[in-house]
Amino acid sequence: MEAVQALNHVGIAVRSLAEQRPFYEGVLGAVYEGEEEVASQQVRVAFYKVGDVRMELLEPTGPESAVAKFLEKRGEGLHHLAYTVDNLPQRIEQLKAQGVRMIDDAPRTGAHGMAIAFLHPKSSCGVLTELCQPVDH
Ligand code: CMX
Repeated sequence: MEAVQALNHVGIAVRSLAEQRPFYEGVLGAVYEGEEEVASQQVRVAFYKVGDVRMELLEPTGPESAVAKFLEKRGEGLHHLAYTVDNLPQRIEQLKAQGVRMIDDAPRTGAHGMAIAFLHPKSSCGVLTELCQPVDH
């Protein structure tokens, strides 16, 4: 199978986006790029640019959000890794044929308008893994 192209972003679950800003901007000096609500996932997301990679901070907007459940069970911390791919629909079919357990059977729209699909952490060595295809790919 064709290799994934790059690490696209690192997802970090937080209780409050506002409370994290002094650390990411003031301590790390990462570039704040703005915020966006992803209503379908019940999350509000803040982006910080670090070289070619983004840190994606995720704050839940409702109790049914996957991030709210994660915070309840595990507390704040690393939530997922996302890799850039080409041709996401074809890759999802290849993964399913390999027996990989997918959370998303088909691409859906995530932050920045990207097409995204999650692999189940039980099929990705315990690390929730997202594949994403940016709009210009
Ligand atoms: N990383 C690693 N493991 C995780 C995890 C994570 N982020 N979230 C859950 N798990 C593990 C749990 O620890 C649990 O393991 P055990 O069975 O060993 O205890 C297992 O996965 C099942 O977890 P659960 O708490 O019972 O929760 P659910 O099965 O209800 O949901 C998951 C887990 C991963 C399927 C769900 O969180 C999901 O669908 N995530 C994908 C969507 C998402 O996270 N969206 C937010 C970001 C949106 C964006 O970036 O746009």
